[in-house]
Amino acid sequence: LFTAVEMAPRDPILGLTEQFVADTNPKKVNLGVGVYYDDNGKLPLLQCVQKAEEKMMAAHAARGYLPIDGIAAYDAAIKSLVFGADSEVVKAGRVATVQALGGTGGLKIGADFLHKLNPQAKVLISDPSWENHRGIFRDAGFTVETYPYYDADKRGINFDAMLTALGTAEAGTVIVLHACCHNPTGYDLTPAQWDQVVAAVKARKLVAFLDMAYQGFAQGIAEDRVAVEKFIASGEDFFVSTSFSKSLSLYGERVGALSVLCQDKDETARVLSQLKIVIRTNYSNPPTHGGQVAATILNTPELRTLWEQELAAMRVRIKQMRTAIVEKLKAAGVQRDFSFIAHQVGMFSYSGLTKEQMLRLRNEFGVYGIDSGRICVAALNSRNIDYVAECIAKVVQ
Ligand code: PLP
Ligand code: TYF
Repeated sequence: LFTAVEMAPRDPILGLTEQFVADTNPKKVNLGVGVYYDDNGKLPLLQCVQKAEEKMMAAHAARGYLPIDGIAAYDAAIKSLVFGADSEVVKAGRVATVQALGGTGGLKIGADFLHKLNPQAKVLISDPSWENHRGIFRDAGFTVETYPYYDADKRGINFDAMLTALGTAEAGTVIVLHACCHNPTGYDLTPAQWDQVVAAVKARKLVAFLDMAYQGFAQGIAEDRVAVEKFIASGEDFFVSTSFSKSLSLYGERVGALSVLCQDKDETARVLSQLKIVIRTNYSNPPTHGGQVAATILNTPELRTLWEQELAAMRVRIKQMRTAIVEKLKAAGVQRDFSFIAHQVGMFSYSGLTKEQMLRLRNEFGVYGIDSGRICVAALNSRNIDYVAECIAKVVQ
């Protein structure tokens, strides 16, 4: 049965962590995988999560099956987080939300549903994008292509080319957009550029699929909703996948969601029923723990406030690391202007380093980033940043 089975390639990002773990260099630094570490280099267990778990433990709740679409209080909290607490479309019952296995699960449920609706549609992801976007939509049955995004020469977004690609896409094409904190580049669209993207999607009758895996990491929870708000205002239907992996530091609990904005209550009920079929035929219903933690935090005012403080602290620390690495590279005598790192947002920086430089960083110095030049700024801290700056200085000179 398996004699002809070929060895599949490793996930380039997760595979790098395996290599990092095996590295015996005591100075090694993992800037590969997109995970937030605190200033001690530790994966945080947020205070709000600990307090929510204490409450949950005290309740000794039984573990029955959840509804197919997840915990009702969780789905309600997602709607208000993603669409805004006073959202008219939520009040009007126009949003179908399902609990999902992380942001990845949200994307997959959406991809499977979209493929049933329109199997011939093409999917466009940004060039470059989180590589799993390609895999998820391809394995849902779509042809996946890219729209231009990163402009290496300009160190920014090739917006004209992006808009041209959207403006010439066929009706029904699914456009996967990073709502904020673009992974891997760290370059986000401006609000004015979002207006143009929304207009192009509407004019060409495209389908927007927003991936919001980092809400709260760019400017703030409400500010990072900018793309969602502009799509709501357009009157079009769209998809949003969201994740608490980063914002609650709950990576392994797989807590995310898919929300679909529909035209009216009746349509929403029909869409929700179809999303539930996708879930039921894949894994029946989601797990309880992570969803309950998130729902408890979001629906308990003190815990919600605590979370917002902890999320803000993560966001601020990343920004400090951005400014610090720019300064330290300068102090290390690097001539090249790296100030762009301070203007990028989210957990990542496309550093502009070449593959050869990234390999030298890894093999000579134990500093692990992605071959593309992507580094996870959220893994820099006051202990490793001098070393990282020193090593980058050596490979660029
Ligand atoms: N989308 C993007 C852009 C990501 O960077 C990630 C990262 O993990 C995900 C989705 C998946 O999130 P999750 O780990 O919650 O599945
Ligand atoms: O881009 C990253 O590093 C994160 C983590 O298959 C990740 O999004 C990477 C690869 C993957 C799943 C998660």
